[in-house]
Amino acid sequence: MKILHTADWHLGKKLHKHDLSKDHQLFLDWLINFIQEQKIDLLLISGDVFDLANPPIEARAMYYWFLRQMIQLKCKIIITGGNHDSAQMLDAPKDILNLLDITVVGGAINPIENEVIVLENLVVCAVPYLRDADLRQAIEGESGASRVENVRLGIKKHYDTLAEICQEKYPNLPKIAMGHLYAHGVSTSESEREIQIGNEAGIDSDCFSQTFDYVALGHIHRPQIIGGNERIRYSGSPIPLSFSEKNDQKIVLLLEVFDNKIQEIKTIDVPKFRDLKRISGTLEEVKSKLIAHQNEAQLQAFLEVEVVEETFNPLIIKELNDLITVFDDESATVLKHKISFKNEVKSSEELFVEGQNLEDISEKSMLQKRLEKENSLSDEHRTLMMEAFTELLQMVEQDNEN
Ligand SMILES: [Mn+2]
Repeated sequence: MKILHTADWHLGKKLHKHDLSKDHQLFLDWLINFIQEQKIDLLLISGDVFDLANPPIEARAMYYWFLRQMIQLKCKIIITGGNHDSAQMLDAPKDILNLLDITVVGGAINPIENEVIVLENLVVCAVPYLRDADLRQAIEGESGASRVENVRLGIKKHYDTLAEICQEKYPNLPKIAMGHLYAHGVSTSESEREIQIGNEAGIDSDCFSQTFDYVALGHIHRPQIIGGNERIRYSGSPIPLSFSEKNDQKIVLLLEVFDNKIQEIKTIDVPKFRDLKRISGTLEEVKSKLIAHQNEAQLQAFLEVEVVEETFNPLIIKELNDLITVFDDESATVLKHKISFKNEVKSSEELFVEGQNLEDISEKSMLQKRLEKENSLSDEHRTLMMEAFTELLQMVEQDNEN
């Protein structure tokens, strides 16, 4: 049996207002081809199928178009919800999709046994992103621990319960768990939204019982192994979702199961459909680099331009703006640009690294920087304010998701 693990498609995603639907379409074409050629039996999508809880019509159409292709190839699919997905939106067509051998678990299921999906020679625990309410239910009556600790315990308990059920009912079948969560020590990019109390309730690899032969994770957009454990992995997103991922090799993971064991885990490179590049220097340097730029990928390259000049000069700003306006052809377009002058007086924006985009800075690090400037505050006060802020932020995010 051949299984593919992928996650974080973020259909409908825009990068600085530029649509990524062509990137998604090329990835899906490639994936369909790969599944057909390799005769893949099962496809796992571990959350964040869509970028938004209420995705645009085009993104939904692309999703259903893809599922339609899968039915033809007789590849079973298991889809779980991520923190970007609306659980209800994903779940809405689940009954009809189920008839087509497509299992959807948008949100946590009660009773939990229903997250256990039994195939001919494999068991999959389809765990979606666990929201606050799901976790509170799991650890009801256990007080005394901090909120962060409760979330972590809730997640562990969820997986432990599933492991027990699987072990008891299907002791001889290989077992895979899916998940959409934040694990400690991972390398993040700029395109993941913080989850589970602003990432504070990150889990460790020991969260997953040895009962699971493989853990197929989503949420982190760079592919990686957790805690040095080959069997616990993030597949990462199949296309770059931010400039910070411009040099990452995107992948899907291929698992081969026979003799009731996962025999091999292979990394399959996803082709690069679009170049993301950062071009920096003085205005003159940037100008010549833009002229010399060669597109190496199929789609129009997306560029980020950063000009650094010695002395403040409004004419240079105008010249840069003019340059950006005219520089837009089939081979490349500038998605964002920025200019700074070395002799300018430092302002609050200089608190952050040059080239950092405001929307890439998390709310928490923004407040953190602000509090650092506040000399009259005690450490205790700062911690309290940070905690209160984190709670408020989570309430707002939870509201946005619902
Ligand atoms: Mn994601």
